[in-house]
Amino acid sequence: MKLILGDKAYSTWSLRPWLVLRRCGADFNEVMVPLNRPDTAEAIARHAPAGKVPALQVDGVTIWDSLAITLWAEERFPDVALWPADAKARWVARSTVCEMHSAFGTLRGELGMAPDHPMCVVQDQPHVPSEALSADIRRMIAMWKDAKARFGQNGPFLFGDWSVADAFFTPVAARFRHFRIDLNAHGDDGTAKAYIDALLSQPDFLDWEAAGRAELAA
Ligand SMILES: N[C@@H](CCC(=O)N[C@@H](CS)C(=O)NCC(=O)O)C(=O)O
Repeated sequence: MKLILGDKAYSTWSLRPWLVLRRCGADFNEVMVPLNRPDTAEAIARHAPAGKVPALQVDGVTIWDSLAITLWAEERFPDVALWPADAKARWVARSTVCEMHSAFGTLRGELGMAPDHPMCVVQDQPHVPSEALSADIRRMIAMWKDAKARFGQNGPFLFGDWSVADAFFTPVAARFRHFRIDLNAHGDDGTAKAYIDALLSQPDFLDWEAAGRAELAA
């Protein structure tokens, strides 16, 4: 089984299924395609039909898109708790993941990870958000506060124990840290800050971050 990834310093989308597969204990090899290069599109096209990473090659099939890979993992590892056990928490967790996947375009664009903004290096210069970005950040924080208050009181993650939602929000946490987003100015009461700290201190994320730093140093 091969997971085709972008560089760990930049590829926020690749981080999501990588965290899920690590959580499942999946045995996979990594194939890294460097992003932001003139031949990136050609290199990705050799592995993935949509021309984007991540993609998973398994059982003779390519599964592309971070959410599709996550859904495959749910089928392949039914004994791993990838979603909250409580039904209502699970329905809301899936809603947050789908919203992350289908919205927040300004957040992804304006807080983009590129050669001058690697996710694994904390910047000293804060980014001043546009109005559209502020709206995305406010929505993100409101969603986190709501999920945490209703379903996440029994642990550090959004729904208490770790779930797919945390895989999908770890890249956001890295973006907020990297660009030194003022959380309080966007409605945080400390909940988002604590949640971000939990996401960015997961051992799997620390491994990813160390690999990203090693890529930059090479
Ligand atoms: N919907 C895709 C989006 C993947 C995506 O946009 N990947 C970026 C890298 S993080 C990419 O492949 N960019 C390469 C390019 O556009 O040339 C997913 O969730 O997997």
